Amino acid sequence: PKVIVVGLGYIGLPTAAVIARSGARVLGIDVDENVVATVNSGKVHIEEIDLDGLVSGVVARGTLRASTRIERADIFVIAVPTPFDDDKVPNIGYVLQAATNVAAAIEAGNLVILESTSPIGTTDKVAELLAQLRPDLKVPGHCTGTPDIAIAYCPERVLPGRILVELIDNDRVIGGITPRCARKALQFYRRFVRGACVTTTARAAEMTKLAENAFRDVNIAFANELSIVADHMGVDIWEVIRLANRHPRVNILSPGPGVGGHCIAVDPWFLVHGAPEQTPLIRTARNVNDGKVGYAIGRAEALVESLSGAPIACLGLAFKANIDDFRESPAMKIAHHLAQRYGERIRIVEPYAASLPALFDGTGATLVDIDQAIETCPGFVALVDHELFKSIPLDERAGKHVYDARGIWPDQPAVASGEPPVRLAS
Ligand code: SAJ
Repeated sequence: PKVIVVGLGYIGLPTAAVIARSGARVLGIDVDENVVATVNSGKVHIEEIDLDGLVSGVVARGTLRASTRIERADIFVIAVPTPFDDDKVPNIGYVLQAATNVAAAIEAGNLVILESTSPIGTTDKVAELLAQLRPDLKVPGHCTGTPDIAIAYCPERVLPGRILVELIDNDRVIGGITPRCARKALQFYRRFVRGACVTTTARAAEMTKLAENAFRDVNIAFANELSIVADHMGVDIWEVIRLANRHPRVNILSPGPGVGGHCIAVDPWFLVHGAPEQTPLIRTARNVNDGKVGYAIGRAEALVESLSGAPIACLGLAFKANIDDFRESPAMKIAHHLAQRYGERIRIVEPYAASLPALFDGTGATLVDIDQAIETCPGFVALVDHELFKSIPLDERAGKHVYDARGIWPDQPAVASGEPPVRLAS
Protein backbone atom coordinates (compact mmCIF):
# COMPACT_ATOMS: atom_id res chain seq x y z
CA PRO A 1 0.00 0.00 0.00
CA LYS A 2 0.91 3.65 -0.21
CA VAL A 3 1.11 5.29 3.20
CA ILE A 4 1.24 8.99 4.00
CA VAL A 5 2.58 10.07 7.37
CA VAL A 6 1.61 13.64 8.24
CA GLY A 7 4.22 15.21 10.56
CA LEU A 8 7.89 14.19 10.40
CA GLY A 9 8.84 14.88 14.01
CA TYR A 10 10.06 12.68 16.86
CA ILE A 11 7.30 10.13 16.23
CA GLY A 12 6.34 10.68 12.59
CA LEU A 13 9.79 10.27 11.05
CA PRO A 14 10.72 7.02 12.85
CA THR A 15 7.20 5.70 12.15
CA ALA A 16 7.45 6.58 8.46
CA ALA A 17 10.87 4.92 8.23
CA VAL A 18 9.73 1.72 9.96
CA ILE A 19 6.65 1.45 7.72
CA ALA A 20 8.86 2.02 4.67
CA ARG A 21 11.19 -0.76 5.83
CA SER A 22 8.17 -3.11 6.03
CA GLY A 23 7.79 -2.77 2.25
CA ALA A 24 5.12 -0.06 1.95
CA ARG A 25 5.73 3.05 -0.15
CA VAL A 26 5.74 5.96 2.28
CA LEU A 27 5.42 9.70 1.73
CA GLY A 28 6.16 11.88 4.75
CA ILE A 29 4.47 15.28 4.85
CA ASP A 30 5.81 18.22 6.83
CA VAL A 31 5.14 21.95 6.76
CA ASP A 32 8.86 22.63 7.24
CA GLU A 33 10.70 22.69 3.90
CA ASN A 34 14.05 22.13 5.60
CA VAL A 35 12.76 18.94 7.21
CA VAL A 36 11.45 17.73 3.85
CA ALA A 37 14.78 18.52 2.11
CA THR A 38 16.77 16.83 4.89
CA VAL A 39 14.72 13.64 4.70
CA ASN A 40 14.83 13.56 0.89
CA SER A 41 18.62 13.74 1.07
CA GLY A 42 18.55 10.63 3.28
CA LYS A 43 19.43 12.53 6.44
CA VAL A 44 17.62 13.15 9.74
CA HIS A 45 16.88 16.35 11.65
CA ILE A 46 16.37 14.62 15.01
CA GLU A 47 18.71 12.50 17.10
CA GLU A 48 17.49 9.00 17.80
CA ILE A 49 19.52 5.81 18.05
CA ASP A 50 19.88 4.05 14.64
CA LEU A 51 17.38 6.41 12.94
CA ASP A 52 19.99 7.92 10.58
CA GLY A 53 20.96 4.55 9.11
CA LEU A 54 17.34 3.45 8.73
CA VAL A 55 16.25 6.69 7.01
CA SER A 56 19.24 6.77 4.64
CA GLY A 57 18.50 3.14 3.71
CA VAL A 58 14.79 3.55 2.94
CA VAL A 59 15.32 6.85 1.12
CA ALA A 60 18.09 5.26 -1.00
CA ARG A 61 15.76 2.35 -1.85
CA GLY A 62 13.06 4.85 -2.80
CA THR A 63 10.47 3.55 -0.32
CA LEU A 64 10.50 6.76 1.76
CA ARG A 65 10.30 10.28 0.40
CA ALA A 66 9.06 13.57 1.82
CA SER A 67 7.03 16.50 0.58
CA THR A 68 5.18 19.57 1.83
CA ARG A 69 2.19 18.64 -0.33
CA ILE A 70 -0.28 15.85 0.34
CA GLU A 71 -1.14 13.27 -2.35
CA ARG A 72 -3.52 10.39 -2.78
CA ALA A 73 -2.71 7.28 -0.74
CA ASP A 74 -4.30 4.19 0.81
CA ILE A 75 -3.51 4.99 4.43
CA PHE A 76 -2.99 8.34 6.18
CA VAL A 77 -1.22 8.42 9.54
CA ILE A 78 -1.38 11.71 11.48
CA ALA A 79 1.54 12.26 13.88
CA VAL A 80 1.59 15.98 14.62
CA PRO A 81 2.13 17.74 17.98
CA THR A 82 -0.73 18.37 20.43
CA PRO A 83 0.65 21.00 22.83
CA PHE A 84 -1.37 22.92 25.36
CA ASP A 85 -1.91 26.66 25.38
CA ASP A 86 -0.71 28.88 28.23
CA ASP A 87 -3.74 28.20 30.38
CA LYS A 88 -3.22 24.40 30.04
CA VAL A 89 -5.96 24.10 27.43
CA PRO A 90 -5.16 21.31 24.93
CA ASN A 91 -4.47 22.62 21.44
CA ILE A 92 -5.60 20.17 18.75
CA GLY A 93 -5.17 22.75 15.98
CA TYR A 94 -2.35 20.81 14.29
CA VAL A 95 -4.46 17.62 14.25
CA LEU A 96 -7.42 19.43 12.71
CA GLN A 97 -5.13 21.12 10.15
CA ALA A 98 -3.65 17.72 9.26
CA ALA A 99 -7.18 16.27 8.94
CA THR A 100 -8.13 19.17 6.66
CA ASN A 101 -5.14 18.34 4.43
CA VAL A 102 -6.09 14.66 4.45
CA ALA A 103 -9.66 15.57 3.47
CA ALA A 104 -8.33 17.04 0.22
CA ALA A 105 -6.69 13.75 -0.81
CA ILE A 106 -8.86 11.01 0.70
CA GLU A 107 -10.85 8.56 -1.44
CA ALA A 108 -13.27 5.71 -0.80
CA GLY A 109 -11.44 2.68 0.60
CA ASN A 110 -8.84 4.74 2.51
CA LEU A 111 -7.91 4.48 6.19
CA VAL A 112 -7.07 7.45 8.45
CA ILE A 113 -5.18 6.85 11.71
CA LEU A 114 -4.49 9.46 14.37
CA GLU A 115 -1.38 8.70 16.46
CA SER A 116 -0.90 12.05 18.24
CA THR A 117 -1.59 12.05 21.97
CA SER A 118 -5.00 13.69 22.08
CA PRO A 119 -7.81 14.71 24.42
CA ILE A 120 -10.66 12.21 24.59
CA GLY A 121 -13.03 12.85 21.69
CA THR A 122 -10.43 14.15 19.21
CA THR A 123 -10.82 11.22 16.79
CA ASP A 124 -14.57 11.90 16.73
CA LYS A 125 -13.75 15.52 15.85
CA VAL A 126 -11.50 14.34 13.00
CA ALA A 127 -14.38 12.19 11.69
CA GLU A 128 -16.77 15.13 11.99
CA LEU A 129 -14.39 17.38 10.09
CA LEU A 130 -13.89 14.82 7.31
CA ALA A 131 -17.68 14.41 7.06
CA GLN A 132 -18.09 18.18 6.76
CA LEU A 133 -15.32 18.67 4.22
CA ARG A 134 -16.19 15.61 2.14
CA PRO A 135 -19.97 15.28 1.95
CA ASP A 136 -19.42 12.99 -1.05
CA LEU A 137 -17.94 10.28 1.22
CA LYS A 138 -19.71 8.09 3.78
CA VAL A 139 -17.75 8.79 6.98
CA PRO A 140 -18.04 6.38 9.95
CA GLY A 141 -20.23 7.78 12.70
CA HIS A 142 -21.81 10.18 10.18
CA CYS A 143 -23.54 7.85 7.73
CA THR A 144 -25.87 4.92 7.41
CA GLY A 145 -24.73 1.66 5.88
CA THR A 146 -21.10 0.73 5.27
CA PRO A 147 -18.80 3.76 5.41
CA ASP A 148 -16.48 4.55 2.49
CA ILE A 149 -13.46 5.18 4.72
CA ALA A 150 -12.16 3.94 8.08
CA ILE A 151 -10.94 6.15 10.95
CA ALA A 152 -9.00 4.92 14.01
CA TYR A 153 -6.91 6.19 16.90
CA CYS A 154 -3.69 4.38 17.73
CA PRO A 155 -1.43 6.23 20.17
CA GLU A 156 2.32 6.05 19.90
CA ARG A 157 3.86 4.81 23.16
CA VAL A 158 7.57 4.87 22.40
CA LEU A 159 10.29 6.00 24.78
CA PRO A 160 12.75 8.58 23.38
CA GLY A 161 16.11 6.83 23.09
CA ARG A 162 14.42 3.50 22.34
CA ILE A 163 11.97 4.62 19.66
CA LEU A 164 12.93 2.17 16.90
CA VAL A 165 12.89 -0.80 19.27
CA GLU A 166 9.62 0.16 20.96
CA LEU A 167 7.86 1.02 17.68
CA ILE A 168 8.18 -2.65 16.78
CA ASP A 169 8.07 -4.43 20.13
CA ASN A 170 5.47 -2.51 22.17
CA ASP A 171 1.87 -3.66 22.20
CA ARG A 172 -0.47 -1.31 20.34
CA VAL A 173 -3.92 -0.16 21.39
CA ILE A 174 -6.08 0.44 18.32
CA GLY A 175 -9.36 2.27 18.78
CA GLY A 176 -11.83 2.43 15.92
CA ILE A 177 -14.69 4.87 15.41
CA THR A 178 -16.47 1.55 14.72
CA PRO A 179 -15.23 -2.06 15.20
CA ARG A 180 -14.79 -2.27 11.43
CA CYS A 181 -12.45 0.76 11.51
CA ALA A 182 -10.41 -0.89 14.27
CA ARG A 183 -10.07 -4.09 12.24
CA LYS A 184 -8.83 -2.14 9.19
CA ALA A 185 -6.20 -0.37 11.30
CA LEU A 186 -5.23 -3.66 12.96
CA GLN A 187 -4.33 -5.16 9.58
CA PHE A 188 -2.05 -2.19 8.94
CA TYR A 189 -0.19 -2.33 12.28
CA ARG A 190 0.33 -6.08 11.99
CA ARG A 191 2.61 -5.33 9.00
CA PHE A 192 5.37 -3.90 11.18
CA VAL A 193 4.49 -4.41 14.90
CA ARG A 194 5.78 -7.50 16.69
CA GLY A 195 3.95 -6.68 19.95
CA ALA A 196 0.29 -7.56 20.44
CA CYS A 197 -2.26 -5.31 18.70
CA VAL A 198 -5.43 -4.94 20.74
CA THR A 199 -8.58 -3.29 19.41
CA THR A 200 -11.07 -1.08 21.27
CA THR A 201 -13.03 2.13 20.74
CA ALA A 202 -11.36 5.40 19.75
CA ARG A 203 -12.34 7.07 23.03
CA ALA A 204 -10.97 4.22 25.15
CA ALA A 205 -7.71 4.26 23.18
CA GLU A 206 -7.41 8.05 23.63
CA MET A 207 -7.94 7.75 27.35
CA THR A 208 -5.55 4.79 27.61
CA LYS A 209 -2.69 6.88 26.29
CA LEU A 210 -3.44 9.74 28.71
CA ALA A 211 -3.81 7.27 31.59
CA GLU A 212 -0.38 5.77 30.91
CA ASN A 213 1.43 9.08 31.14
CA ALA A 214 -0.67 10.29 34.07
CA PHE A 215 0.15 7.03 35.87
CA ARG A 216 3.84 7.76 35.51
CA ASP A 217 3.42 11.41 36.51
CA VAL A 218 1.45 10.55 39.64
CA ASN A 219 4.02 7.93 40.64
CA ILE A 220 6.95 10.29 40.08
CA ALA A 221 5.08 12.93 42.10
CA PHE A 222 4.80 10.45 44.96
CA ALA A 223 8.58 9.89 44.84
CA ASN A 224 9.23 13.63 44.64
CA GLU A 225 6.98 14.35 47.62
CA LEU A 226 8.66 11.60 49.64
CA SER A 227 12.08 13.09 48.85
CA ILE A 228 11.00 16.44 50.30
CA VAL A 229 9.63 14.69 53.41
CA ALA A 230 12.93 12.83 53.77
CA ASP A 231 14.92 16.08 53.51
CA HIS A 232 12.68 17.59 56.15
CA MET A 233 13.21 14.61 58.43
CA GLY A 234 16.94 14.24 57.75
CA VAL A 235 16.56 10.78 56.23
CA ASP A 236 18.32 9.52 53.09
CA ILE A 237 15.50 9.14 50.53
CA TRP A 238 17.53 6.88 48.25
CA GLU A 239 18.08 4.41 51.04
CA VAL A 240 14.36 4.53 51.97
CA ILE A 241 13.31 3.82 48.39
CA ARG A 242 15.81 0.96 48.04
CA LEU A 243 14.48 -0.57 51.24
CA ALA A 244 10.78 0.00 50.51
CA ASN A 245 11.19 -1.52 47.05
CA ARG A 246 12.26 -4.79 48.65
CA HIS A 247 8.55 -5.23 49.41
CA PRO A 248 7.06 -7.51 46.75
CA ARG A 249 4.22 -5.10 45.89
CA VAL A 250 6.04 -1.75 46.22
CA ASN A 251 7.93 -0.08 43.39
CA ILE A 252 8.62 3.57 44.13
CA LEU A 253 10.02 5.53 41.18
CA SER A 254 12.98 7.89 41.38
CA PRO A 255 12.70 11.43 42.72
CA GLY A 256 14.41 14.06 40.62
CA PRO A 257 14.58 17.82 40.00
CA GLY A 258 11.15 17.78 38.30
CA VAL A 259 9.52 16.10 35.32
CA GLY A 260 10.57 17.14 31.82
CA GLY A 261 9.95 16.20 28.21
CA HIS A 262 6.87 16.94 26.19
CA CYS A 263 4.65 14.04 27.21
CA ILE A 264 4.48 13.31 30.92
CA ALA A 265 4.46 16.98 31.89
CA VAL A 266 1.73 17.76 29.33
CA ASP A 267 -0.65 14.85 28.85
CA PRO A 268 -2.10 14.71 32.39
CA TRP A 269 -3.46 18.22 31.79
CA PHE A 270 -5.59 16.79 28.96
CA LEU A 271 -7.34 14.60 31.52
CA VAL A 272 -7.67 17.49 33.97
CA HIS A 273 -9.04 19.81 31.32
CA GLY A 274 -11.59 17.22 30.17
CA ALA A 275 -12.83 16.45 33.69
CA PRO A 276 -11.66 19.23 36.07
CA GLU A 277 -13.92 18.26 38.96
CA GLN A 278 -12.93 14.59 38.78
CA THR A 279 -9.13 14.93 38.76
CA PRO A 280 -7.83 16.33 42.08
CA LEU A 281 -5.08 13.69 42.30
CA ILE A 282 -3.80 14.08 38.73
CA ARG A 283 -3.81 17.88 39.02
CA THR A 284 -1.99 17.81 42.35
CA ALA A 285 0.62 15.38 41.02
CA ARG A 286 1.34 17.76 38.15
CA ASN A 287 1.75 20.65 40.58
CA VAL A 288 3.98 18.58 42.89
CA ASN A 289 6.28 17.71 39.98
CA ASP A 290 6.36 21.28 38.69
CA GLY A 291 7.01 22.49 42.24
CA LYS A 292 9.99 20.17 42.60
CA VAL A 293 11.97 22.40 40.21
CA GLY A 294 11.74 25.36 42.59
CA TYR A 295 12.57 23.13 45.53
CA ALA A 296 15.68 21.80 43.76
CA ILE A 297 16.72 25.38 42.94
CA GLY A 298 16.53 26.20 46.64
CA ARG A 299 18.74 23.24 47.56
CA ALA A 300 21.22 24.05 44.82
CA GLU A 301 21.40 27.68 45.91
CA ALA A 302 22.11 26.61 49.49
CA LEU A 303 25.07 24.63 48.23
CA VAL A 304 26.38 27.45 46.04
CA GLU A 305 26.02 29.98 48.89
CA SER A 306 27.87 27.66 51.30
CA LEU A 307 30.92 27.62 49.00
CA SER A 308 31.40 31.38 48.67
CA GLY A 309 33.12 32.33 45.44
CA ALA A 310 34.05 28.77 44.45
CA PRO A 311 33.22 27.35 41.02
CA ILE A 312 30.24 24.99 40.91
CA ALA A 313 29.73 22.20 38.38
CA CYS A 314 26.17 21.64 37.14
CA LEU A 315 25.93 18.13 35.77
CA GLY A 316 23.48 17.77 32.88
CA LEU A 317 20.95 19.80 30.90
CA ALA A 318 18.93 17.04 29.22
CA PHE A 319 15.40 16.24 30.37
CA LYS A 320 16.51 12.73 31.30
CA ALA A 321 19.47 10.39 31.22
CA ASN A 322 21.53 9.52 28.15
CA ILE A 323 19.65 11.57 25.56
CA ASP A 324 20.36 14.90 23.87
CA ASP A 325 16.84 16.29 24.25
CA PHE A 326 16.76 19.52 26.25
CA ARG A 327 13.10 20.45 25.68
CA GLU A 328 11.10 21.18 28.82
CA SER A 329 14.07 20.09 30.89
CA PRO A 330 14.06 20.80 34.63
CA ALA A 331 17.87 20.53 34.62
CA MET A 332 18.00 23.31 32.04
CA LYS A 333 15.72 25.55 34.13
CA ILE A 334 17.79 24.97 37.27
CA ALA A 335 21.19 25.44 35.58
CA HIS A 336 19.90 28.57 33.85
CA HIS A 337 18.63 29.99 37.13
CA LEU A 338 22.00 29.35 38.78
CA ALA A 339 23.85 30.80 35.78
CA GLN A 340 21.79 33.98 35.93
CA ARG A 341 22.36 34.35 39.64
CA TYR A 342 25.97 33.22 40.02
CA GLY A 343 27.38 33.91 36.53
CA GLU A 344 30.88 32.68 35.85
CA ARG A 345 30.99 30.52 38.96
CA ILE A 346 28.68 28.11 37.13
CA ARG A 347 30.43 25.46 34.98
CA ILE A 348 28.04 23.27 33.04
CA VAL A 349 28.87 19.71 32.00
CA GLU A 350 26.65 18.19 29.29
CA PRO A 351 28.22 15.48 27.14
CA TYR A 352 25.28 15.73 24.70
CA ALA A 353 25.83 19.46 23.98
CA ALA A 354 28.52 20.80 21.63
CA SER A 355 28.02 24.30 23.02
CA LEU A 356 25.88 26.00 25.65
CA PRO A 357 22.30 26.69 24.51
CA ALA A 358 21.68 30.34 23.54
CA LEU A 359 19.63 30.77 26.71
CA PHE A 360 22.92 30.99 28.61
CA ASP A 361 24.34 33.81 26.47
CA GLY A 362 25.50 36.69 28.62
CA THR A 363 25.22 34.82 31.92
CA GLY A 364 28.96 34.16 32.22
CA ALA A 365 28.39 30.42 32.72
CA THR A 366 30.65 28.13 30.67
CA LEU A 367 30.49 24.62 29.24
CA VAL A 368 33.33 22.41 30.53
CA ASP A 369 34.08 18.72 30.25
CA ILE A 370 33.79 16.38 33.17
CA ASP A 371 37.56 16.24 33.79
CA GLN A 372 37.79 20.03 34.00
CA ALA A 373 34.83 20.04 36.40
CA ILE A 374 36.45 17.45 38.67
CA GLU A 375 39.73 19.39 38.65
CA THR A 376 38.35 22.87 39.26
CA CYS A 377 34.99 22.64 41.08
CA PRO A 378 34.64 21.90 44.80
CA GLY A 379 30.81 21.96 44.47
CA PHE A 380 28.64 19.68 42.32
CA VAL A 381 24.95 19.97 41.49
CA ALA A 382 23.90 16.68 39.83
CA LEU A 383 20.80 17.27 37.71
CA VAL A 384 20.81 14.43 35.16
CA ASP A 385 21.72 10.77 35.70
CA HIS A 386 23.82 10.37 32.52
CA GLU A 387 26.02 7.24 32.64
CA LEU A 388 29.10 9.48 32.34
CA PHE A 389 28.29 11.10 35.68
CA LYS A 390 27.22 7.94 37.48
CA SER A 391 30.50 6.24 36.61
CA ILE A 392 32.70 8.82 38.40
CA PRO A 393 34.36 6.79 41.19
CA LEU A 394 34.20 7.87 44.82
CA ASP A 395 37.87 8.82 45.05
CA GLU A 396 37.40 11.44 42.29
CA ARG A 397 34.48 12.87 44.26
CA ALA A 398 36.25 12.82 47.63
CA GLY A 399 35.83 16.09 49.48
CA LYS A 400 33.35 17.46 46.94
CA HIS A 401 30.27 19.27 48.18
CA VAL A 402 27.32 17.69 46.40
CA TYR A 403 23.65 18.34 45.86
CA ASP A 404 22.56 15.14 44.16
CA ALA A 405 19.05 15.72 42.78
CA ARG A 406 18.99 12.32 41.02
CA GLY A 407 20.64 10.00 43.52
CA ILE A 408 23.47 9.21 41.13
CA TRP A 409 26.06 8.76 43.89
CA PRO A 410 24.55 6.74 46.74
CA ASP A 411 28.01 6.31 48.30
CA GLN A 412 28.79 10.04 48.61
CA PRO A 413 29.74 10.73 52.24
CA ALA A 414 27.05 12.39 54.35
CA VAL A 415 27.23 15.89 55.77
CA ALA A 416 29.73 16.50 58.61
CA SER A 417 28.31 18.54 61.49
CA GLY A 418 29.26 22.21 61.38
CA GLU A 419 30.68 21.82 57.88
CA PRO A 420 29.07 23.10 54.71
CA PRO A 421 26.70 20.46 53.36
CA VAL A 422 28.58 17.69 51.60
CA ARG A 423 25.50 15.84 50.48
CA LEU A 424 21.95 17.05 50.63
CA ALA A 425 19.50 14.24 50.22
CA SER A 426 17.38 14.22 47.05
N1 SAJ B 1 11.48 10.80 35.73
C1 SAJ B 1 11.72 10.91 37.08
N2 SAJ B 1 11.70 9.79 37.85
C2 SAJ B 1 11.44 8.55 37.33
C3 SAJ B 1 11.19 8.44 35.95
C4 SAJ B 1 11.20 9.58 35.16
O1 SAJ B 1 11.97 12.01 37.61
O2 SAJ B 1 11.46 7.57 38.09
C5 SAJ B 1 11.48 12.00 34.88
C6 SAJ B 1 12.55 11.96 33.80
O3 SAJ B 1 13.80 12.36 34.28
C7 SAJ B 1 11.99 12.93 32.78
C8 SAJ B 1 10.48 12.71 32.92
O4 SAJ B 1 10.29 12.08 34.16
O5 SAJ B 1 12.29 14.26 33.12
C9 SAJ B 1 9.85 11.86 31.84
O6 SAJ B 1 10.70 10.77 31.50
P1 SAJ B 1 10.14 9.30 31.17
O7 SAJ B 1 11.31 8.45 30.87
O8 SAJ B 1 9.26 8.84 32.25
O9 SAJ B 1 9.19 9.49 29.92
P2 SAJ B 1 9.29 10.17 28.47
O10 SAJ B 1 8.67 11.52 28.55
O11 SAJ B 1 10.63 10.07 27.86
O12 SAJ B 1 8.32 9.16 27.63
C10 SAJ B 1 7.00 8.89 28.10
C11 SAJ B 1 6.78 7.37 28.11
N3 SAJ B 1 5.56 7.06 28.87
C12 SAJ B 1 5.54 6.13 29.86
O13 SAJ B 1 6.53 5.54 30.22
C13 SAJ B 1 4.21 5.86 30.49
C14 SAJ B 1 6.69 6.83 26.70
O14 SAJ B 1 6.35 5.45 26.69
C15 SAJ B 1 5.63 7.62 25.92
O15 SAJ B 1 5.53 7.17 24.58
C16 SAJ B 1 6.06 9.07 25.90
O16 SAJ B 1 6.07 9.54 27.26
C17 SAJ B 1 5.07 9.84 25.05
O17 SAJ B 1 5.42 10.16 23.91
O18 SAJ B 1 3.92 10.06 25.48
